[in-house]
Amino acid sequence: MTTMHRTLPAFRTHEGEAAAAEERDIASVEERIGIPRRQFLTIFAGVVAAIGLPSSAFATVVKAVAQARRPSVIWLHFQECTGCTESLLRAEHPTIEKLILDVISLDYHETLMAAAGHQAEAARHQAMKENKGKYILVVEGAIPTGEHGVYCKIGGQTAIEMLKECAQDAAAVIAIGSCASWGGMPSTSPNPTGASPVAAILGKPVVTIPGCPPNPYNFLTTVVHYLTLGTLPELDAKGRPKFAYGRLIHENCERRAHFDAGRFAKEFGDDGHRQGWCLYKLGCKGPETYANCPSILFGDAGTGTWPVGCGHPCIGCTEEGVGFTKPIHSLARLLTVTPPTQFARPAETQGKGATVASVATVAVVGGLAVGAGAMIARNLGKVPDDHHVVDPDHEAKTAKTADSGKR
Ligand code: FSX
Ligand code: SF4
Ligand code: F3S
Repeated sequence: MTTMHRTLPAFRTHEGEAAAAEERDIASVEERIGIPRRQFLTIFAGVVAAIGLPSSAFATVVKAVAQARRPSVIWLHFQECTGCTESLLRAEHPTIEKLILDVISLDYHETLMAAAGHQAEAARHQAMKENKGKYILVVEGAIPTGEHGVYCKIGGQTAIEMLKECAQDAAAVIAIGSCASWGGMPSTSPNPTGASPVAAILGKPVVTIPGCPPNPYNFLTTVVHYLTLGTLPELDAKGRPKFAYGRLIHENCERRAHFDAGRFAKEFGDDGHRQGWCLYKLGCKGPETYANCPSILFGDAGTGTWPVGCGHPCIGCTEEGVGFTKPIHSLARLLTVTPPTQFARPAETQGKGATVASVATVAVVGGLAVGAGAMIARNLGKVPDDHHVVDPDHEAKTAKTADSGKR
């Protein structure tokens, strides 16, 4: 009893101090970026969850953002459309843009800086010198390697020279957008300029945040991870943060139930399309594209604000060898029939293709629609032993017949 009386007030005091410190940190961020706390706290909550930290780490993240010395960022532009930068700046609400510009010190960015010409080059060199070994280099756009790099020159340097110079003393290199990550749109066949990804020029792995454009939350979360924990997030074999690119779009798509049931839009504007059925037969590359688009959406503009949500097939813009490589309306390769993440995950990990056996196992264990198994098997050119598979078109045909019968 005596012990209780001694420890309880101390515990309360400690909790009270922690809460007061957290309040000070929140107030400091609120004052600095000038937006209501409810908005940026919602974003932080998402960042904490995306990084995979427990909710108890929320205060740590806010503290890091409030108190950490903002890392110097040098942002280079090469072959691209500037959509990466635009997507950071053109959010529906200014919160994300303000947060990003608050957590970093953007010391060189050709689109945003007031300086030009020699002044701009001087600013870059100064930032590199003052923050040697500590700055983050962000690269937007592919690097043309054809004809010794003459297709892109800035301040008398080729993109190749500038990239190598800036990467030399960087603490980390982030390739933002599909162009910088794996060549993207400028590298589309026949690639006359020899557009190449950042990693190929530097000869070492870099963090990649693909997407055309990429989602600004994935960039913000990567930077906040670095600020809070002092490390980069866990990456996949292509350098993509796993928190954002660990799952296929197909796993979290709101149209997935239609895929599993064999209900497909066949033409733009047909009944299936208007009813929001699966876009697989219009060329949706969600089944072979890793990204979190259906979960975090774009532009803070509410539900449905992502390509498939708007009625267009995913073109696989985050995926090397898919976006800007495969014809937009060709059928996607079905990598897995793993069910959406709200169901138990029976099998398959990223990077492994589905086998007929795994399809059968998944279908049985997960109780999935056999239509999916049939489609994978068809894609693989084999028919599984399970003869209970149904024609994935069957339900659509039936529905269509039923529909037309009503008219
Ligand atoms: Fe554009 Fe960025 Fe696409 Fe590329 O995004 S939106 S062409 S990925 O480099 O500016
Ligand atoms: Fe969604 Fe495309 Fe998969 Fe259909 S194929 S469920 S539209 S991701
Ligand atoms: Fe790109 Fe597909 Fe997402 S086209 S934006 S990866 S839905």
